[in-house]
Amino acid sequence: MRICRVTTLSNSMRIAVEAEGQCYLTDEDSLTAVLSALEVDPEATRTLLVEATHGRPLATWSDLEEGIASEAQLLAPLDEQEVWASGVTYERSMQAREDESQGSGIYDRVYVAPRPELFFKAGATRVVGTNDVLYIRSDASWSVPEPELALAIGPRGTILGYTIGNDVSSRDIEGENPLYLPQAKVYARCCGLGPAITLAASDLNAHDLPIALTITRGGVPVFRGETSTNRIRRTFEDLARYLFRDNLFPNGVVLLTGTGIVPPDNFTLGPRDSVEIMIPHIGRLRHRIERGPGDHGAA
Ligand code: DO4
Ligand code: MG
Repeated sequence: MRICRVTTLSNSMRIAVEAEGQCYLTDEDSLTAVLSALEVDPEATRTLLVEATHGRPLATWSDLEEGIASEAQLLAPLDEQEVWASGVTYERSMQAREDESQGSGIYDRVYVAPRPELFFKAGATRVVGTNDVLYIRSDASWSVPEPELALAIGPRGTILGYTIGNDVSSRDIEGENPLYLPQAKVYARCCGLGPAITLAASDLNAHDLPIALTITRGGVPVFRGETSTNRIRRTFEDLARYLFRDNLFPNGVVLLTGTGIVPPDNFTLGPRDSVEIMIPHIGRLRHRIERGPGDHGAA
């Protein structure tokens, strides 16, 4: 079962439930409330969500995911949650970052260290849902998408479900000096999230899911890459445990788990590229890329 946030024709924001290819509205408008309830009383909350699927469907899931449902549009599946990210959890990310930082050694070390790299990525104002526009920085010359499985975690630290994140990054800025990481990672429209949260279930093994990335330019694929979550060096539970150490997330949190796909060094994203990330059982996250407006509007 998936839960998502939608905006309907009457412009109201609601939580919806996907089951068997159809999407149904609930009476709830707060994702924070649903995540907290799922953590405190999973059975009763799931029962309530299932009840919503006894009504009339809002739209088919495929039309919503495609962005062509006339009745509603998908929004990013978060409201009051912050998005945090894990770094250097796959060998491919470690290698690419060692290369771009001229063998700094810091990525080698964090890859094998007991403590993971965790960093703040975005609040809701910097996150965009599927079928929307993501920015690359106007002052970067080398930008890449980072397709990542994302964990939806409740206020008490329980992994409640999974979604897809795009941790767009500026490789030249991060590579010049690792202290520039927040600028390489955190800016307007820097994080894609969605299309929905697939609720954790005993028959879903999140540690063995393929992740596929396709980048299209002028309708032609210019990069395709694949990995599997079984190549991650850490467990999701361990990442969540470190994130919650001495830290409070009263509304829950979304944690990106790191990228295992890095395009070749001669590749950079450009305006109007289309970036699509697919993870079976979770969905498809798709964005158009545009360059950020620079210091336009800054005081
Ligand atoms: O170390 C910098 C960030 C790493 C990252 O975002 C990733 O590995 O996905
Ligand atoms: Mg990343």
